[in-house]
Amino acid sequence: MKKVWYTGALVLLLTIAGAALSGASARAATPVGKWGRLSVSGSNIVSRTGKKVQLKGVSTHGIAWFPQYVNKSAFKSLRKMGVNTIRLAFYSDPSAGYSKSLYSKVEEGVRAATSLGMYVIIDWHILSDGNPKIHQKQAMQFFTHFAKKYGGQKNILYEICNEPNGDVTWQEDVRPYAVKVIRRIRKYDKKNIIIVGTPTWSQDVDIAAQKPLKEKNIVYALHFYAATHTDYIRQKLITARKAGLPVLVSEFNICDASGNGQIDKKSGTKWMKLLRKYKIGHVAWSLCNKAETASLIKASCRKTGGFTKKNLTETGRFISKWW
Ligand code: IDC
Repeated sequence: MKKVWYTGALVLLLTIAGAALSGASARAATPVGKWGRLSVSGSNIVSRTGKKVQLKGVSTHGIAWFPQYVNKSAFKSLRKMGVNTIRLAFYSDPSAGYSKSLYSKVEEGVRAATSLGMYVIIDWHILSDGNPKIHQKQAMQFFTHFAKKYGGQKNILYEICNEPNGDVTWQEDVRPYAVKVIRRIRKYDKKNIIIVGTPTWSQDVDIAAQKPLKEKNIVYALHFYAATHTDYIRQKLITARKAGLPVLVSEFNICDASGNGQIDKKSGTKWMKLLRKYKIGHVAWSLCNKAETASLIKASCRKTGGFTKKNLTETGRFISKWW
């Protein structure tokens, strides 16, 4: 009788211990569980223990146009394919859907990514409004809101100006804007990484490297569309890295810069090998089924989550090999 009782208790104990362990290991198995809060050390993004981390991400399309892809099932299926980061693209121009009412969509996206242990980039997506100073006031409101709300979380990154372009310079426009926005974010969030865009649609990392910001945990955005941006932009990356600049490819695709031209796998492969060599993270544009070559999901696919590789476009399949 006594023996039976002992065996029962032992089984129970083992079951409880097993469940606790599997909970812990499930958490550790997520990207954030594994690496914790990221920071910048030299020219690298590193984990809480100082290990180099290569972010592998997917960006939403503008969340005003494709809000339906901002959901946990979509993100979870990407995580299964090897994606560790989600970028939420919040366009800053009213003609591209800017509206404060979309803050809640960003929050939905952050909640979903957080529950999956994924990193999430909150992206202030300037584009037709090429100078970040144009909507600086709205940018300050935006980052105040989100830094206050998420400053204590480990999985947040802020991208403060997607792609400065037109008549803007690093010295006169982007850098001074960055100094102000970073100061505001740091009021509420002391540590999480801030991504700063560079002039010419975030290509001029070589120019930013001549006068980088003084603040900590900053990385500089390099964006490329492989069919348009070839060796001469790769050279800019190499120059910036040689100068010690931390770079993140927070947006890219293997099609041309219009988002809807030819795809160039040869140039794409050169880019991905270069990024792997430097362990530079990359975030693919974009998670939707719009009929354009930049889309990761086939136009014929009506699902908004639970994706498998079969649902990916040719572009998506190529990129997913690097996840
Ligand atoms: C494109 C979208 C396209 C949309 C257009 C205008 O793919 O569907 O109509 O924006 O908003 C970028 C931008 C990114 C662009 C993308 C392709 O960051 O917003 O998306 N691109 O043109 N930089 C270089 C290319």
